[in-house]
Amino acid sequence: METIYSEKHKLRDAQTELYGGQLVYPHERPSRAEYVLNRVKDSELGAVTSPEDFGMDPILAVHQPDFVSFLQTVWDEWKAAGMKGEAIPTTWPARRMVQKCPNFIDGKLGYYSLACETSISEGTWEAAYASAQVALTGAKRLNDGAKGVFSLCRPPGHHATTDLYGGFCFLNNAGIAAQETLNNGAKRVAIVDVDFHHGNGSQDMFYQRDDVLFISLHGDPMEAFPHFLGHADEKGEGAGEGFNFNYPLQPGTPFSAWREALADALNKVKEFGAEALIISLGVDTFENDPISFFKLASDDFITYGEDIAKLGLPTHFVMEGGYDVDEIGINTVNVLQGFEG
Ligand code: Q9C
Ligand code: ZN
Repeated sequence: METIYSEKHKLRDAQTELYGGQLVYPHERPSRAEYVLNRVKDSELGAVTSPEDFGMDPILAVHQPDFVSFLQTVWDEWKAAGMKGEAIPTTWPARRMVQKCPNFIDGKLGYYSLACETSISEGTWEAAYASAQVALTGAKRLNDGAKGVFSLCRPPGHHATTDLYGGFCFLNNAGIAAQETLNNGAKRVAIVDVDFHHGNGSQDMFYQRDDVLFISLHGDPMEAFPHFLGHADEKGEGAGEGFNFNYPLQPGTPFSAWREALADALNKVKEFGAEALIISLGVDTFENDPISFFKLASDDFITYGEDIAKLGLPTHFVMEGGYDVDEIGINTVNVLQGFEG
């Protein structure tokens, strides 16, 4: 399987994440992509290719223009306002407040964010843009007839909505790829999000649509980030009703239970008649992931890669989360090798 990868991910190297009341070095760090890339190379999975540049249009096809402009200028505005550290929001348009974008940068940060652990640093936009181009290149490969392709995206994307960043995400790479796949001629695309966290951004982006089926397996939002979306009763709205499914799972969930949920999800993909499948591939379901609570072992990733392959659909794997440990390379490539058989 071909891997699409851009070195520009290294431009996203924030020094702070608000975690446990402290500013720590971020869990979402450059070494993550290097672990995965090294394992791709060591296991001889296939060619590693640089992305093409598809420009802004496919990003603006799913994201609000004012939000994208904000991402492009936020760092300069923050510095121009004389701020000393990285850009972190401190106030939000909460319940019963006015949803209107303020002029001052502190207000803009709150208006365009859904969480504050994700500090914005110099180079963040450039890396997020390159990550989206990686996913767009993956979408092109699928359109050109590939059975499977791996977009080694970093930063990740599935928490980013049309107009909100957070949860380490800025642009929704899987969502951008899904829309591109439709534009390339597919009538129905499915996104199955196997990251430990609910893919709130992808769900929100396609919630009222029947051309993109979104299914997520994740830590119950009552217990896990993003906390405010991802419940089992969220089934889609309007034309999108019946095209969204969530499998919230409890702390300590073992692979057997997780795999049953995946089987159910893959059945729904089949019933839907998807012409292409996007896997939001987070490997933070791993038993030793530092911020998650599922119990998947490294071999389980091979097994579920095989399960996905049985659908027989052209499949685009888009990298999402998975933190801090060498095994994120092993586990990611295990899924891809399981898929290839
Ligand atoms: N106390 C992805 O996996 N922090 N994002 C959780 C824990 C945010 C995860 C706070 C986790 C975001 C792409
Ligand atoms: Zn995650």
